[in-house]
Amino acid sequence: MGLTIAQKIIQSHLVGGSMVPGEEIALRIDQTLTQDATGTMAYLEFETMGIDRVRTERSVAYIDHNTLQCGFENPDDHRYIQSVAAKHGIWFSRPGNGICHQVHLERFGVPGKTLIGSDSHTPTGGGLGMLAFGAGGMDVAVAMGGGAYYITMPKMYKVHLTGRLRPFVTAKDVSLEILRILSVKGGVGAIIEWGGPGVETLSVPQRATITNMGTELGATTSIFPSDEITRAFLRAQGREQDYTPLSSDEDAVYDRVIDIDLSALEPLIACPHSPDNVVKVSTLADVAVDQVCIGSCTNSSLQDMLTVAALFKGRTVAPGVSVSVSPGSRQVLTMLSDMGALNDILLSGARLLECACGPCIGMGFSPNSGGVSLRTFNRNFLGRSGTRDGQVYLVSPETAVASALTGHITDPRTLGEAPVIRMPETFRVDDSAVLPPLPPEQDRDAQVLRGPNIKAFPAGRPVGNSIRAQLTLKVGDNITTDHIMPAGAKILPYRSNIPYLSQFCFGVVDESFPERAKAAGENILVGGSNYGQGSSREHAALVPLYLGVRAVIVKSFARIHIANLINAGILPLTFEHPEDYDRLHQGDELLLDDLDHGLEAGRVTLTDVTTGERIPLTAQLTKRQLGMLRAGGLLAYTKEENPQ
Ligand code: MIC
Ligand code: SF4
Repeated sequence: MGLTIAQKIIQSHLVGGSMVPGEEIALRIDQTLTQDATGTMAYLEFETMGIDRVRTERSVAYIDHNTLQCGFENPDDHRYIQSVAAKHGIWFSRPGNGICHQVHLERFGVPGKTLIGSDSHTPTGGGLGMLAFGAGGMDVAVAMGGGAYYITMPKMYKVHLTGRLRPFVTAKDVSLEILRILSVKGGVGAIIEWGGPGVETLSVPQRATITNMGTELGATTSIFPSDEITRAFLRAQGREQDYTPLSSDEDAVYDRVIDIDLSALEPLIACPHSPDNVVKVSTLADVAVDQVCIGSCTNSSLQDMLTVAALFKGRTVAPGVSVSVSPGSRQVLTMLSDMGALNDILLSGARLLECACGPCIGMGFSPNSGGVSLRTFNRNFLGRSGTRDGQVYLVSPETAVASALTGHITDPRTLGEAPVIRMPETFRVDDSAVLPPLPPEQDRDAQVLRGPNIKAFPAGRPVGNSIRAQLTLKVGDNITTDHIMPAGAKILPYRSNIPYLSQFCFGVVDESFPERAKAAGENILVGGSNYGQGSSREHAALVPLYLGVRAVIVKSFARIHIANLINAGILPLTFEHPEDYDRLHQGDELLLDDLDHGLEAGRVTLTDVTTGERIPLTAQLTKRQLGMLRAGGLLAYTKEENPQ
């Protein structure tokens, strides 16, 4: 039987388990990346492992999420990451150099290699034919130390592309179309391979827009073949030697095949507050727009920015609209400037922001109250923009510019002739903002610089035979990590300070939760399906751990979040019968007992002590995961397994 692209890469990196869907497999990891908002924690965890230098082929620490540096906390964290990176063999991409996924694609990604990153959009690398996963910081720390990355062997889906995108219809519309078809849960447990003749019509940055938003489908990752287009991209980046061709076998077998005819697509838009809430742009033509934000790891490549510049050229932003443009990297920005395109953007009235995540993670540029914000980003979760009642829509750069010019949601096809964008043969290659690590003979004495904002992270507690605790919070379906542990300009500087962060846990849902949880001592959370979708932030597990959460019971979990819970020593359980969710009430006293036996057997009975109800739960845990829970989390488990 033939293999898919992902199966080929898995096979060549398999260090444990067998490639049977649903079974746990262990993969050797070639590259890692971190960003500042999750990186501090990942490096603190790496340091506890006592390893001198990373054992990967390439590890890069990016500073891109919080670059405002208001107050000492944030610059202290950056300084810590820079010093810890230099000491341990990690490359350091300075603040302002660009968004991790964009820079990694340009400068470091290699087809056929494995990459894990402490950021859920790491699958962007799939646009280059990498097998790239988002992971929690602890998993990245372990991989940097040479340890394997464990995942459940995914199913294989294929999206078969035919045709060619029509003018003003973009890769972003392809992402939105697949979200419309599959929903934010539709990719769970699967790797999505993009294939068919339509692939040849898409450039690497366009492919990366599509693999980037595979994260919003809940997919394990997404991947494109590596072909002559990939080779040309790498050549233009001065690294043709990194090219290897990659394709699936003719007789590869897929669990599901979805056909998309690129020529049949229209400009699409995701409405508040979920990326799968997709309709045609033309159906919303009367909606007035207050703000337009262009950029993020989804849409900030040179190709995107040149298109934006060409559409803005000689035109002026509507008076009622505030526009931001954040190019994805210094390479993109300097080339825009060399090519004269930057002026076309600036003269339109748009505001130029730093090459960073910026408004995408709520670092400024929040919409006005109730404001309508059109963003070329990948997430429009409630409150993520920093304005609780902001109405965030996700669109392509073309739709963003068209709407910025008219002041209301506008189908870009009304702009007339589409500009022809000629990409340069070569990109400007200047890696001066990427600092190499210290040579091995110098790293021993190098100092790691820590600021007072860095607080110890909470230690997990071993899961014993029973847990008796209060149900302190019951939430619904599709709860995101932005609900559990919000980000944004006010909180992001405290990513290395779990006690401080804990005040904001579940703030979007219920501001009284932190106090209630603390008062309860030990507590249990209950949720609906797809619990923990979105970001890879392990803070969404570490902060609840700090607040005494011992178990989370839901209808279903998102992939990275369940891994983070287990890594933190929090017991994840699912309802055997989803309708039992309705039988539990916030405030009830719950008892999970006979866990020694129940967790081995994969079935646990929950007693609601308050009502007397007994509810069957499922615990789908591998031997290793059970070991982690019994040890009190991944770090404790790693120490137990490898005593020094
Ligand atoms: C996001 O887009 O939500 C983030 C911020 O990039 C996160 C990482 C984080 O929370 O730091 C992600 O996607 O993993
Ligand atoms: Fe940054 Fe936004 Fe991309 Fe997350 S989704 S990495 S915040 S640009």
